[in-house]
Formats: sequence, C-alpha cells, structure tokens
Amino acid sequence: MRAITLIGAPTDVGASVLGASMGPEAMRIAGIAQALRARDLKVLDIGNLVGPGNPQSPAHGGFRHLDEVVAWNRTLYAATLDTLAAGRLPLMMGGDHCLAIGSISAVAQHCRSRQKRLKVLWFDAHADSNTPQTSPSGNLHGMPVACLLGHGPSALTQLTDTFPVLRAAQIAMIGIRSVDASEKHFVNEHHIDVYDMRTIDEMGMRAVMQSVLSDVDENTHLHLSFDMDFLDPGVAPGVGTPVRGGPTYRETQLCMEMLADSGALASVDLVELNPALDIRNQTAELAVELLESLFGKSTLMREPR
Ligand code: 6HN
Ligand code: MN
Ligand code: MN
Ligand code: MN
Repeated sequence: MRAITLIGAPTDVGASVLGASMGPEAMRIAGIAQALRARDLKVLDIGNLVGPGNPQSPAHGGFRHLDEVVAWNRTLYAATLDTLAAGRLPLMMGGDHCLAIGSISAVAQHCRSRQKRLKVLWFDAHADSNTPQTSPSGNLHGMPVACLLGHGPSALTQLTDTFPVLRAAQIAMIGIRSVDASEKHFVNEHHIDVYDMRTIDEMGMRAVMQSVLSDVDENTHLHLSFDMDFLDPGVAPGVGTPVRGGPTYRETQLCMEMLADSGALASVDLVELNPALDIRNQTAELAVELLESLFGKSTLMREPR
C-alpha cells in the first residue's frame, strides 16, 4: 500500500491577496484524508507547519517578505525531505506558490541521493518566472520557477547545497495564460517547455499530456506543482489571482487521470487555494476530487482497448 503524508503549510506571505493561509484547513474540511484513504492509500496528516505571520509590508529590493518566505521554505524543505526519506509521498497543502521552492528543493535533493531523474510539472495560469529585478509586484509566489533555476535571492536559490536546484529541461509548464513581458523573455531564454492555453486549444489536452509525459520512464520521479488558478475561475473561484480562459473541469480531470496512469507521480504541491474568496468551499472540494483522480480514481467503465 502506498503511504502519503499531508503537510499543511498555512501561509500567504508570498502573495498580495490574503487568504491562501487557510488552504490546508479548507482541504481537511473537504475531506482530503478520507478521500485518499478510500483510494487505498495509507494517509498521515502531520498537521500544519509553523512559521512567521504575514507582516503585510511593501517591497524592499524587489521583493516582499523575504525573511518570512525563507523561514517557511526552510521548514517545508525539512518536512518534505523527512517524508521522502521515510518512503512516503509528500502532499504539501498550501499556502501560496512560493512554497514550491522548499518542497522542490527537497525533492531534488532526494532524487540526487537516489539517482532518480526528476521532472517537475508546473500547472498554473502564470509562469511564476519573475526575479526581484523584473517582478511587477515583489510577490515571491511569482518567482519560484526562477529561484529553482538559480535566479533570485541566494537564501531561496540555495536552500540545498546543489545549485541550481533544477535545469530548465526538467520542467514543463501547462495552462499558462498570464505572463509578464520579462517572464516571457525568461521562459524563452531558458527554453522551458511551455504548453500555454493557445497550445492546449490547438492540440487538445490529451495530446498535450502525451507530449508532457513522453519522456517519463521507470527511473523518473514526477513532481506535480499544481496551482489552483490553472483551472478556469468559473469552476475554481477560490484563488487569489484568477485568470479567465483556463481548462475545464473535465480537461483537468483528464490531466490527473493521465498522471495517475504514468505511475511515476512521487510528490505533490497543491497551492493557491484561497478559502476567503471561495463559494461554499467548492474549490477545496474540487481540489479533493482532482487528487482522487491523481491517485487512481477513474471514470472508465472498463480498461481501454
Ligand atoms: N501565482 N506574474 C504576477 C506577479 O506578481 O509576479 C502574478 C503571479 C501569480 C503567482 O499565482 O502563483
Ligand atoms: Mn503559481
Ligand atoms: Mn498562478
Ligand atoms: Mn539561467
């Protein structure tokens, strides 16, 4: 039986809009642990990590709340590494997307020690590729991809001793539709594999996912970094930075089902859920449904021919 650890990371220090800090509790209320147990997973909820509050200060030197973001990511880094060392799958319940720096730094460290090939899938409306020099907001949840690729404050790019944490070829972005000019430059300069909404419209989600997963083999550790604003805000209103024109409920479920079929999924971030903006916890309930599919729940009547 697969074992999974739920790690609550209740913070919104990386964002402007407050409320992502309530994400973990909303996921619990939506029944995350019970739903995953019904998938035949051994589930341990270790509760919430503890970290600094949100000082709500303006940007200094191009970013906001750097000390707080570093503190949260250090703690998350340690919890994620411990979980992986225990042979369990870490499911980080955010919290805003700055937390992916800590979780993915730990996953990368683990993969290096086990000689596993790490591939990160970034499901998001945004490219999260700003640096303190380019960010329009100073919000660190808009910078994790750049940090992981070695661009950003050293306290975040060097949580682990390997620098940079990721090479651009190890990441694929899906669902992108809101990109700052500087991010477009960054993504193209680094030749990151991007499946933006135009590409999804033209290729269809099935072909996109086949392409995304085409290089996954038995030695691949697949990390899913899932920002809830990936989905169209019509189905997922409970997010701080909604962008219309996102994937539908079924397109997103297909992504999760195809990820489950890959058999390579080994760690997950579920971030940017904002219960303060949600309607009757529907976005948290949606997140739980997506995770059920990610862990093998299927609507197929029988095995495909
Ligand atoms: N997220 N590109 C914008 C910024 O402020 O850098 C938006 C970032 C959103 C980040 O949703 O994880
Ligand atoms: Mn994001
Ligand atoms: Mn986003
Ligand atoms: Mn670079």
